[in-house]
Amino acid sequence: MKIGIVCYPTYGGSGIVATELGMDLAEKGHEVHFFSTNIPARLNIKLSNIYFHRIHVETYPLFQYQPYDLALSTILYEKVLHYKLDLVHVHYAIPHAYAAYFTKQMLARKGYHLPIVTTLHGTDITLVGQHPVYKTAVEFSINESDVVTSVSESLKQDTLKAFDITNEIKVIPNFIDNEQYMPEKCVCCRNNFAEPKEKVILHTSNLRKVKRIQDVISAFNIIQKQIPSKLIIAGEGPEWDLADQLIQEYGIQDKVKSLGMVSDLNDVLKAADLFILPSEQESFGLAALEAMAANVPVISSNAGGLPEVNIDGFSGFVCPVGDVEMMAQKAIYILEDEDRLKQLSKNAKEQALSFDKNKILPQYEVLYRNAIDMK
Ligand code: GMT
Repeated sequence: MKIGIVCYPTYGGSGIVATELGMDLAEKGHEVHFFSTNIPARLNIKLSNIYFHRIHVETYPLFQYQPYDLALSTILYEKVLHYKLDLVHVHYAIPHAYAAYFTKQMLARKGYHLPIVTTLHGTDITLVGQHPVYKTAVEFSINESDVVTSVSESLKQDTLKAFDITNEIKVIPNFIDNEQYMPEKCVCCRNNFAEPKEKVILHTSNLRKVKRIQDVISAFNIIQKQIPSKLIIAGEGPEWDLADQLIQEYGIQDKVKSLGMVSDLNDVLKAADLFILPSEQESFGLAALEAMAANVPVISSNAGGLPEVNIDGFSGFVCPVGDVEMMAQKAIYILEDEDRLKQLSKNAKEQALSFDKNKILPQYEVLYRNAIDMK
């Protein structure tokens, strides 16, 4: 198949999922065309069957805001015609599904049928999409897509609750390449972060408000009083200053290390004993799945799709949003007993295997073929 993939190029989960999906499809022999404002963070442009088309937004002094969706519709139209693409798969509804709808209409005037697959990722539904300035257009573009998928059952239900949806929404969970994550813990990696007797607790995110970074710090403050440990924070974002302030208030500066943006988390994951993700909203929680694939159990909140990914009492523990005390006590419970930690690490990997790319990818291929045949 000849597949167009539209995504954001930044480190957000939707761009990562789109990129991994496209690269895997290309490896399977499909021709994959990426459309983004920049080369997506994890895209290996040198792989065969991969094409990249930059969405260039022309600036003009009259505009206070530049028309990104117009530029996207136009480049999609041109490249679909030129390369004879079979379908376009947009990741994150805003404004990708809307722009793709207009491409579809423009192509229809040329007698070209272009199926549009839209994947809902999270805040396009739960946060941004519900704002009155966007809601009607988001609802319209979901209903006008040929196929709609959501990354969790929870996000599907949120979509049905928030919008008047006439289209079917199929749940295809995010996936992971388990082979990329080595099961062995790495002593050399650990030594970079902690003393041999200390445990390593990891949080990674884009440090936005929804990630509740203050809960990570507060839970760690409780944990470190009972378990010799270090907290590693990977990622950058607007809430860092708040986190830093809290770290100083607790006087735990020597026990917390911020790594900033990390492009390859593998070495950090190999050093980690426990992952913490206390988000206010999380349609899926790809970061938690990556941790589990690296044999790291997870303490998470119960927001959105997290309980579908992190199984309470098996791959880690699931706590109510904001219940820092419970998160800390569950973390201590895991970390204070080596056998328990080993068992939960093993379970975490087992859970990650149920999201293996070899199970999920064929679902997209079937979905694409059906969309193409739907005409
Ligand atoms: O977090 C966002 O604002 C959007 C989005 C992104 O682009 O990173 O994240 C969402 O999509 C990921 C991939 O499907 C999910 O793993 C994240 O849980 C989800 N984020 C939220 O729902 C907050």
